[in-house]
Amino acid sequence: MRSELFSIRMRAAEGGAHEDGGKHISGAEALVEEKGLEKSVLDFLSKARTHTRGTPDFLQISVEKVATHDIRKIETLPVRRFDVSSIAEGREKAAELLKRIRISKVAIDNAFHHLLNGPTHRGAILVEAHSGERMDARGLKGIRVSRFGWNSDAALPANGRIRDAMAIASKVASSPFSVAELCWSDDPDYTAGYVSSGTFGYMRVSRLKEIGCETGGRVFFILPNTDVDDYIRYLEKCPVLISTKGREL
Ligand code: WAQ
Ligand code: MG
Repeated sequence: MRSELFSIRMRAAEGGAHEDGGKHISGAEALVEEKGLEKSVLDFLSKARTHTRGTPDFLQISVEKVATHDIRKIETLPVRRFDVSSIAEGREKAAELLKRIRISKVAIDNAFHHLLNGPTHRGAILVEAHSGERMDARGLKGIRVSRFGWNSDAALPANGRIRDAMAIASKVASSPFSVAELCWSDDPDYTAGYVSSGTFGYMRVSRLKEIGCETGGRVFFILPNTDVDDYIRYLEKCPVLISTKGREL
């Protein structure tokens, strides 16, 4: 019998809580067994307090038990890497990959505009893959993918940031309404990002922005006929465990 699982989430802001106009500093989420809760709480506390985006004066950690009969098993995406020698080349590569996944030009342009100009959102925005219109009404909060964890058999990358990015991309791609995702970090010291999709996998692009730059984010491109409320419910609420099936990560 599998032991109980808990969803743990953290958000931190500077200049007040997010809802009071504070600047988003850090967020994190995980699905852990009860015995891992103490460690996760301390890890999340320290992640927020040592963040390169600033020093939070608002920090919230929530813990919720997850109904284990709801858990869905999914697989991680295969990984490909594109090492580029300049930011311009990286952005061109990302746009080309999105075009190959049949995202329209206007949708790609809107997504780049969002990631390049900010303001930084706490979560992802939803963009319709053809019209390029933003489909959620979440404002700066966006949508935080949550309730994901790795199956205990999974052989994981050592880097926690890459592990989290791959988990988020895998959960997003597991919805039949997701077409693709574009992401780069809002952390000033991290310049890599990715384009991902269920069929193309997790395609890491080594340089997408300047060091020191604090704008970044996530865009989920969705099908025109998506029921947005259901889609958001799946990403935020449905617990998934991800297995690596012997994949080289
Ligand atoms: N759900 C939805 N959006 C999220 C989530 C989440 N769980 N976590 C972060 N975001 C959004 C939010 O707008 C952040 O501002 C933005 O993404 C960037 O988050 O292969 O580190 O955690 O080398 O700063 C990708 C490349 C790294 C990894 C991405 O993002 C690699 C990264 P960060
Ligand atoms: Mg960040």
